Amino acid sequence: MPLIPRLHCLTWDGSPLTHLEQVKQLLDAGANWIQLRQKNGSEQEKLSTATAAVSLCQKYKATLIINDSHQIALESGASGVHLGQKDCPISEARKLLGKSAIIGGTANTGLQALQLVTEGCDYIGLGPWKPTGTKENLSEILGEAGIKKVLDLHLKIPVIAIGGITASDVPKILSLGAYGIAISSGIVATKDIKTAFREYLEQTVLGSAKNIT
Ligand code: TZP
Ligand code: MG
Repeated sequence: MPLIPRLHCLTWDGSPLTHLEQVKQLLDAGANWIQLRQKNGSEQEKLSTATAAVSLCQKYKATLIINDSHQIALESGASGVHLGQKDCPISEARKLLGKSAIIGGTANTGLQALQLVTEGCDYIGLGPWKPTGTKENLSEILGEAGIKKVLDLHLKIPVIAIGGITASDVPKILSLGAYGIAISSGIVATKDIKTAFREYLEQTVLGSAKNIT
């Protein structure tokens, strides 16, 4: 499994760019970990986007994770899948995708996070940090106190904070003990994806350095 980076980028249906164009611009900006989060469209359309995104990511030696569907991850040849609480159970996805696949899971509470660790998840997406229009049926906003409560469990796998994160929030989130951050609209909804990506990356690297010292 590749080393999990601290900055994860997610594509978004609301962008004026197609998912594939978003992947291409993220790769050109330097992203090495992209989650294809295509909610609109048929399974066939999602599979064809995923297959094209996999070959693009392979050219850039970047990791592509598929949101929601272990089936599309399997058929497209992606590196893994990110599963929400209502998606296929982690253990079932692991059986189908195998040991080397990357499986991420979403948690909104400490109990869910502990359960994901037990089930053999590779990383946890923890949130939402703040309100965001990017995700429908958003779980309870965690904010600083909620994120800290889960991070204080000192889980054995990387915890990636998600949801409404701005670049200026990053040092605080990392100082609470998060391993990294996941960003969707903050990067792909901007006119200049490269500049936005660089800004988050800079904050992530700076924040994590501060975290260590
Ligand atoms: N899970 C919790 S919030 C969220 C997901 C997938 C959306 C994150 O998007 P943004 O645009 O970075 O708030
Ligand atoms: Mg899902």
